[in-house]
Amino acid sequence: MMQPDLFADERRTLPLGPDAALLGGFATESAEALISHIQHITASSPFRHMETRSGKRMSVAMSNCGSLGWVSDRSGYRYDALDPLTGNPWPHMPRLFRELAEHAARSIGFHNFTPEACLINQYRPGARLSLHQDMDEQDRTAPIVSVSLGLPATFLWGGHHRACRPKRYSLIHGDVVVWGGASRMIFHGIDVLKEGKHPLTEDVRFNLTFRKVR
Ligand code: MD6
Ligand code: FE
Repeated sequence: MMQPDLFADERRTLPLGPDAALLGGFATESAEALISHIQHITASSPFRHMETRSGKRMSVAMSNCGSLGWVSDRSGYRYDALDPLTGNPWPHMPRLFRELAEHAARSIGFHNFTPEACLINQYRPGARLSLHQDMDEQDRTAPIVSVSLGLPATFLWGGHHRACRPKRYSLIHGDVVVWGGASRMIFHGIDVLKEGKHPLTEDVRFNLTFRKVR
């Protein structure tokens, strides 16, 4: 009863900087439902390895749901209402996704956040996302909410210049990161994913990244 909770540390909110925090375990209870939505969404808009402007195949496979999806090809990065692979609109964003993202944003003070886009990333061992800034959104007052599921990853949290050496944070199944405001343009990335087996996703890490675009 009065014993300290040995796992409390993992579930705590960890500030990353101004207007940015890692919410440990924020999505753990929704995780199985989130994963089954991911499977349903990607049955109609499948995961695919997009190309960068320079023609490199990304190691992370991606899909989207919501009224807009993030896409990359030889013409660059953009948001598009249609999935270029199917020609159809992206699948509807499940209410659970939207409410989870809004709730997480609210918990660090972003009260008017409603996501239009949810990028779904699929990492397998060896996949990585090099340091980048999220700058394809017109509305930079809105925060970004990011949910980690499945295999753990190392999150790289840099500064406002690419050359800043990033801090490293472990993101495990159920963790949520929210950032906006003064931290909105921080360089960040995901280090090479290690081999592993997760009981719900086997050799996969999923990441949901929610954004308001316009
Ligand atoms: C990932 N996330 O966690 C990649 N970007 O797989 C991102 O690039 C990201 O987590 C903006 C805000 C939150 C993020
Ligand atoms: Fe990003």
